[in-house]
This record gives sequence, structure tokens and C-alpha cells, in this order.
Amino acid sequence: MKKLAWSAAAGLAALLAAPAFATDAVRFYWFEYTGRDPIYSAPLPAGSFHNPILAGYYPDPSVTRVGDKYYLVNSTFAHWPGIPIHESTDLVHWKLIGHALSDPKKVSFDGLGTSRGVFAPAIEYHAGTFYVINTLVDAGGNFFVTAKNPRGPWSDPVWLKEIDGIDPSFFFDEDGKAFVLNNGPPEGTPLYGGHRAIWIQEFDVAARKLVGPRKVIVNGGTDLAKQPIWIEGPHLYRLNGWYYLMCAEGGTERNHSEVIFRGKSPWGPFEPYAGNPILTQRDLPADRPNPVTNAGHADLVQMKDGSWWSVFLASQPYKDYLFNTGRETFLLPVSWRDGWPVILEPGKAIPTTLPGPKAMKPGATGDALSGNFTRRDDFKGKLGPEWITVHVPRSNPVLLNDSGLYVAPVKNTTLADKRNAGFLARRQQHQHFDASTELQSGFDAVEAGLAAFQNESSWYFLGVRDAGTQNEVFLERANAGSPTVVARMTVPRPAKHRVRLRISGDGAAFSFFYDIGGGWQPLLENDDGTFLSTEKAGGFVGTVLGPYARYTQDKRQE
Ligand code: 6LW
Repeated sequence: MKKLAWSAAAGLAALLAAPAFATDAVRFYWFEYTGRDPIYSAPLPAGSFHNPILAGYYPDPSVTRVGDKYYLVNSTFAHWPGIPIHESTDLVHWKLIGHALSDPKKVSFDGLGTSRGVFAPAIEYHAGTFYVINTLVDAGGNFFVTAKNPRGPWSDPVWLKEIDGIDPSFFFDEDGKAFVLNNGPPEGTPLYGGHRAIWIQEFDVAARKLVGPRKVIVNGGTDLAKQPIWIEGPHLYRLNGWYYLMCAEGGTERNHSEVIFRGKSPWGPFEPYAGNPILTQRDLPADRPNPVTNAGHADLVQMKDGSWWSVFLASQPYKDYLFNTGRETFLLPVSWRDGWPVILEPGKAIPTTLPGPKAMKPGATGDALSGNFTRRDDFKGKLGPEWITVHVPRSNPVLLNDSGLYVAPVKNTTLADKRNAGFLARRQQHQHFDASTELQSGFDAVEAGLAAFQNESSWYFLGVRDAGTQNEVFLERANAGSPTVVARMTVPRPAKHRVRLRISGDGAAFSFFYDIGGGWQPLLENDDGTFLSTEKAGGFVGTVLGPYARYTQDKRQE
């Protein structure tokens, strides 16, 4: 069996260290994903781009510029590899070039819910070194990694055990001093639920450690008297004699926003801008068409041409406040008003098509991350950049050779367990999508097919298994309670045992199809897929889709 080639990064290559590969592995011949959201169907005007720039679950973006290149990181929670590094020359088209966390020996998310682990990371470049700082929630706390080349290798994590809280970021000042900022509990007893503070502490670059006192620079938010909640995601910038401190406020749901402060020293005092928030969608009418919600958690970057832009997270509900695509990365130009940066005027809706930066060249391309597209993976010795796993792989469930992908069931492990199962996934990036695959059926004691997974208690499994000399195609739904088979069909086992399966989503409606040679047949249509939404499933991630194999119940319990 050939080495698994993770095309853009060494991410899953370390899996190959495992010596044996299960003989029960199921072969998948190809996988195809098509996004078909009507909102992107009109041709893109020349020089324009579509928001989100990274569609599907890519929350908490942080960006930095090095010369004429830009580097972006996002949260990945219990998905793996951790913290993708995307590179761009125009802020619109991005390519995956590596991961800040890719050695499964260094971290473990076993036993963690899907929305624990990698929270909001921040990326900076200083004196020839890239820094990514982050919190592994319930899995080690705050840490940073460094690299000379953003493609890697990235250093081992340097743990910052002395600080609590989340959302750390570095600030490298012009005078050589450096700081770590983050969100933490306030001093003393919190005055109300969601009362948090922004803290700062000096960082000794040479010694790679925090030094001196730690101090609160924002208590609660822009106006403590109004009991602001969840001040977080701090970023500090120095410009025109001011230190600008930008933070998210209001919580990462419908009241999310971005606010700005400024002061004459990194230690404060910081005054809030009278025009805060500088980004939110919370005041817009709920019944607006194609709503974008949750906007906040932003970072600023100045392009080489002097223009300012902001990346931030937002979500796109298909109805009410329901979205299965998680929190996505958006891009907007920033304007300056009386010395303050403004990402979006109050009352304006975030555009999904808008003019791009000057640096955007006609015909520029990147990975399939924005607008409508079809991505087909023939699994010929190489995996596309979109593939991830859920939890850090401990065994060897996914292998590739020149003829296809092999997914092995993992003993005693299914999607309902908080550890890595035989599941390779890609993000659901559109409200309207088709995800299909072809696999080899007829494995004794193994069930395989396609899963749509939100977390360990919210998923669909469209699978095929042995039924004597025939096959059974089935749909299992886990919706908070025990997984239940909601549709099943006994079908002839086709020539060469090849079966095609498809999951199609249209907003809330999920439909499931199989094809054993005579064309697509529905197994169940228009099932209510709202249980995969963040509103119902909870947490911080979005739905992911892909090939899955597990042992049958009997064999699982052996
Ligand atoms: C993240 C926090 C947030 O740490 O959500 O939107 C949390 N903002 O800043 C998880 O992504």
C-alpha cells in the first residue's frame, strides 16, 4: 500500500507510521461534491469576488501579511489536522499550504466533544519567524508554535501554562517588545454571566516565554455599565501613534459584533470608539433575503497597496436562525473614519458579491473554497486539500493507493464515540449541495457509505451492508437520542459489488439516494436535516461529509 499523500500538507502522513492496515478496509473509487447555491449562480462581474471567501466551517479567521503574501488560520476544534494555513496573494483566492498542528503524537482530542480542542488561533510574522498561538481547550490550554516556513515544519507546542482563558494573540511592537493578549475571567468575581476581560502580558521573544505582570486592559467590553458579554478575540495594531485594540463582543451567535479601542500604550488605558460596533448584523431585519448573521471575530490587514481589509466570521442561515455550514470566513474592505477603522457601516448588510482588492488579477484561482463549484476526487494516490478527519487518528483507518481510497472500520469505534472512527470528511460548504461516492460493497461484518456529521450525537449514515446474497442500503439518523435506522431497502448485489450513494441537501431538506447500476433511486427524500444546524446541535463547528466504514453491531462488540 502506497504512502498516503496529503497533497497540501504533511497532516495525515504521520498515520502511515502505523504498521498494519486492516484487511476489512472498504474501497472507495471516487467522491464528488457540488455546491449549487442560487445566490452564486450569476456570473461574477470582472474584478469582483464572492463572500464567504472560505465557505463552510472556517471560523475565527486571523491573517498576516509578509511582503505580497497573506497567511490565514482558522479554528478546527476536534477535527484533524489542526489549524490550516492558507496562503494568498490577493486575500480572495486561498491555497492550503500546511497545518500548524499535524503531528498526532503531540496532541490528543480523545474523549473531547467535537467543539472542544482548537479554539480561535492567531498568526503573526516577526523577524523571519511565523508564530501561531492558540488554546487547546480541555487538551492542554494555551500554547504557540513557530516556523520559518509557513508550509512547515512547525515547532512542537510551547505551552503557556501560567495563563488561563482563550483566544490568545501576539503583538510585536516596533521597539522590539512583544506581548500576548487574550480573553480571560475578569479580576475578582464576575459581575454577571458572560463578564470577561482582555488581558495583556509581555513576551520575551528570545526566551520564548511570558514575563512580568499580567494586566487587564478591557474589563467587560466597551461599556461595563451595559453588562457587555464575551469580550474576546483580541488583536493589537500600532498605527499613526496609536495602539488599536480590536475585539469581538456579544458572543459568537446572533448578537456577535466587532469593537475597537485605542490608546497610547499596549498597557492602556484604552478608550472605545463612539461609533462601535464597527461590524455587526444583529440590528438588521430578521426577514431580509439571504441573511448573513453572527458577524464578528475579525482581524485587520493592510495590503501592500496601502488598503485595509478585514477577515471575520459570519454564518448563512437557510431559514430562521438555522445553518448547517457553521461559521465561515468573510472579507470586507475597511474604511477609516476620524482615525478609527470601520469594517461595515451600521445597518448595512454584508454583501455576498463585491469588488475585490486591486491585487486580484483576472483569472486568479485558489482551492475550491468560494462560490459554486464541483470538486471530484478520484483518489489516485493523492488527496485533495479539503479532506480532514474527526479527532486525531490513533490507528490507521484511511489509506490510499493509485487505484482508490481504502477506509477501514475501527474496532469499538463509531461516529458516536469521541475518538477517531473510519471517516474521512470534507466540509459542507453550501446550503444546496450533492455529495456522492462509489464504493465496493459485500464485506462481511462491515457497513460503509457516506456520513453527514455535525457532532457525535448528530449525524446521518447512508450505508450499505450484507443481507445474505443481497445488499441492504440503509439510512441511520442520530439526533440527540440513540441512532435509528429510518429507511432501508434490500437490493441485488450489483456487478463487481459497486454501489453509488448520494446525499443531497437543500437547506433544511436532506435526501438520500443509491444507484446499483440502473440510475439514482431515492431511499428517503426531504428529511428534516435541521438537527445538523448549530442552533440545534450546539457547538462551534459545521457539518462535514464523506466516506465512512464501521463494523456491524455484532462485530463491534466482539
Ligand atoms: C472563539 C471565540 C469565538 O474562541 O468563538 O466567535 C470561540 N468567537 O473567540 C470558538 O470559536
